[in-house]
Amino acid sequence: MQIDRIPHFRILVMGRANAGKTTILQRVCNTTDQPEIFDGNGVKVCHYMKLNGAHIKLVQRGVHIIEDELVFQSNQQFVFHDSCGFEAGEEAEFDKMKKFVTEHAKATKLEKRIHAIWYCIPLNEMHRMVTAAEMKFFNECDSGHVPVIVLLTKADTLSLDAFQELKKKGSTVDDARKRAPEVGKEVQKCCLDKVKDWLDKLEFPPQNYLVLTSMQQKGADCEELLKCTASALTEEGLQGLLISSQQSNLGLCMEFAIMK
Ligand SMILES: Nc1nc2c(ncn2[C@@H]2O[C@H](COP(=O)(O)OP(=O)(O)O)[C@@H](O)[C@H]2O)c(=O)[nH]1
Ligand SMILES: [Mg+2]
Repeated sequence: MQIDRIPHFRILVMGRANAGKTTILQRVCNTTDQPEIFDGNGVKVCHYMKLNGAHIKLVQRGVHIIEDELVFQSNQQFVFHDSCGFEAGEEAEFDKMKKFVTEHAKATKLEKRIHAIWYCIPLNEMHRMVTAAEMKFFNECDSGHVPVIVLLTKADTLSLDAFQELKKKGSTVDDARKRAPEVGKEVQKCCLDKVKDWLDKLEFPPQNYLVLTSMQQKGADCEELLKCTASALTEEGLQGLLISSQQSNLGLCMEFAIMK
């Protein structure tokens, strides 16, 4: 199947492996399917077929790269790019990512322009929320008018941890269950404050922060995420969207524009 290459809402999603990136994209597109992957020229490099509930890979070029476009059948208005692995600390990978961001932030061809960057930091790794990779990105990567939103993912795991901790300290199961959400919330706030504190003083700090909870659950709400993304769009980013929405009549783009 050929997907029409019309202007899309294009998002770069970043963050280490297991941060919950793919899960967020699936929720936004309301699917449990894997994305189809196209190279920068629209040629399909990876296609999955669902067979007895399992995703079978039909075409594969090997690992995907940042230029690849991830598109979900269920909502083709979104095109995603996955930063894939600069977080491992390799200079060459970082440079590739930086080049991609710089080029696509300023892309003269509107349909290639990225509108937003979602940078995922998982809260189940509290001891390493801001690593060298995050420092390097927010210190060295100028995304221009393209907003970067930090997504603190897997916040639900904090309540689970709190529950275990309370029990260890002698609470009954009932009591621990009652108090865990509240304690989890406190830890969450603490994490958010810490991350803000670290990142806001760097050279190119994020525009916004958002905590995401239980995104692995089908039907998790993405409204907050989309609203937050829309409100972070700058005039220039918005202009791109307005024009692309006129060309393609994308309902979603209009929503973004109106919400502004
Ligand atoms: N508890 C919890 N698990 C999550 C959440 N989001 C994703 N996960 C799980 O984390 C794992 C990695 O998620 P994935 O989206 O594949 O991460 P990626 O490597 O960044 O694409 C999967 O097992 C997900 O089900 C969340 O909000 N809460
Ligand atoms: Mg993934």
